[in-house]
Amino acid sequence: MAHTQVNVPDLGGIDEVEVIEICVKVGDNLEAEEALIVLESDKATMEVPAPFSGTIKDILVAVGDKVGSGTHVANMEIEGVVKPASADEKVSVDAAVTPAPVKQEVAAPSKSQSLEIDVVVPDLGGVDAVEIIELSASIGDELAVDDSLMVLEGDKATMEIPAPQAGKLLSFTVKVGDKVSQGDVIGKMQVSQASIQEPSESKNETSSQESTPPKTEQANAQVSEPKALTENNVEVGSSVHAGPAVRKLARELGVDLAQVKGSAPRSRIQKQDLYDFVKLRVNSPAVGPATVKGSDEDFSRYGSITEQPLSKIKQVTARNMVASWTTIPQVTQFDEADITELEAYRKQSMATQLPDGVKVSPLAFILKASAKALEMFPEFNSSLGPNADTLILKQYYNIGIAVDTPDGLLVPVIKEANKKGIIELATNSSELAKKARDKKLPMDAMSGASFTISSLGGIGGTAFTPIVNAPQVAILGVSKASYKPVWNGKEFEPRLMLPLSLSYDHRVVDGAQAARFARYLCELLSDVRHLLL
Ligand code: CAO
Repeated sequence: MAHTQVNVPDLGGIDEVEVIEICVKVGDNLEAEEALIVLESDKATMEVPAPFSGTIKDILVAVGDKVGSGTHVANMEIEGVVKPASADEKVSVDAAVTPAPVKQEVAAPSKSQSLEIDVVVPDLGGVDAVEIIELSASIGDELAVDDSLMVLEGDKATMEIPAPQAGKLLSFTVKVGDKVSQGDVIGKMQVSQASIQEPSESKNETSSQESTPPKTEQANAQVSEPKALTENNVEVGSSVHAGPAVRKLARELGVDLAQVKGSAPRSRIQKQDLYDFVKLRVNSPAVGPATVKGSDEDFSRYGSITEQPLSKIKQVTARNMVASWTTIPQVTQFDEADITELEAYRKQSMATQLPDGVKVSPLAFILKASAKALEMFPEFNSSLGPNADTLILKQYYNIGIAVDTPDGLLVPVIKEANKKGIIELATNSSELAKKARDKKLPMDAMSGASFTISSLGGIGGTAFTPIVNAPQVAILGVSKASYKPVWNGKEFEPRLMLPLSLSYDHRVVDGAQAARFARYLCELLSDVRHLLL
């Protein structure tokens, strides 16, 4: 049995950092490299890992304490014999990735007095082969000094490599997924000779770089320390607090840490917070976190009141509606379809040739027409990509139908509506509506819609403005058909007109496209032969 002392490693010139998390308790058995404590400066988050497998005997620091290089933070008892690092049998552990400055090699000045410099990886605190997880600048970008060039992630820390000088990024010599070590050339920048920053004496230059022969004329360009980042390049310390392991997990789960609420002191995000966040998202089809605020007013001052809880469905719907309404610029296009002939056909079919128990409402025809219109106008069957700079066009035509249930609105999905005939669509929609009202809808029956229909035609009304069911980009509202006098060129004729209200995401769909889509729907519905083919 041997006792070891765990000390904070060399912090690369940073005097003091704060202990923001103690990951273990006395008596814990740890594997070598498991995190003991987490430190955070305004530039980086670092884990101090266990130097060996063993048991924690004492923890000598608390959250909020300030520590520096060499601070004694814990004692461990380890199995077997350990060769002591010093005469007093104490083992000092260099654990964290240590940010350190670096020197740049600079090529000859051009005629315009600009220099081409190689950007090299700074001292990574003894860690080699660290993976590039993100290139944060593009070739041709004009960068300010310290603007992020790329993000590296090792087992223990996530680091940003900043631009060493203000200038233009000429090239990267590496790509995402490559592993780099101190001194590797990662790209080239063009900088103005006048703007080259001289290195400050307080920062150490590594001996390996000092021995590198200059290409032509050498300028020592100081790179500032690597900075720890979140997924979305939010600097740690500014808004998101999380250790490298949590950041790695967040990336694997595709979670934006800026949206996660941390439960540890100083809102630090822990793994459990991530799991809770994901669980909540999976269980609620919300498009984003939306705060639903009610009223603080005391209405009992004006008369008697009762207060009742809102169903879970209504609460989820409220969040989704707020998110959609506040994030999507939406417009509604109105039109009317002449369904006189369609209704005559529907009634005739209903009386004669339908399988037992099948009732065909206008909705089945509207579903069929919508699937055809979506095939004709692909933008309506799309979603914006994560950064709203791409459009994801779907080759499946799954149509959600809004169903009014005693507990609130549910939206089951008719899968592959484009491949189904009128009778199958009618059967599917009435079965799904029944299951929704009987609370028997499985979760997967409500996912994967690429377009939604909300039909209030059985109730009444002349028009309404449905809210786009994000991340879809359009929703069709259907109101009650009624007879109207329509001019046929010679006289007014009574025609059965079906009001349609098409709401759409104006970031994706233009007004003219919406008008064409709605017109096309009306044409399909006005001649039932289009829908039976
Ligand atoms: N115009 C005139 N009559 C219509 C019609 C229309 N647009 N749509 C339906 N009808 C008739 C039907 O033919 C039926 O008449 P009969 O009983 O004489 O046959 C009657 O109205 C009732 O229809 P329905 O509502 O039971 O059936 P449906 O297939 O039209 O609709 C469903 C099914 C599930 C969409 C509907 O029941 C429902 O829940 N609608 C509410 C949706 C909602 O709440 N939307 C608001 C969401 S917020 O945007």
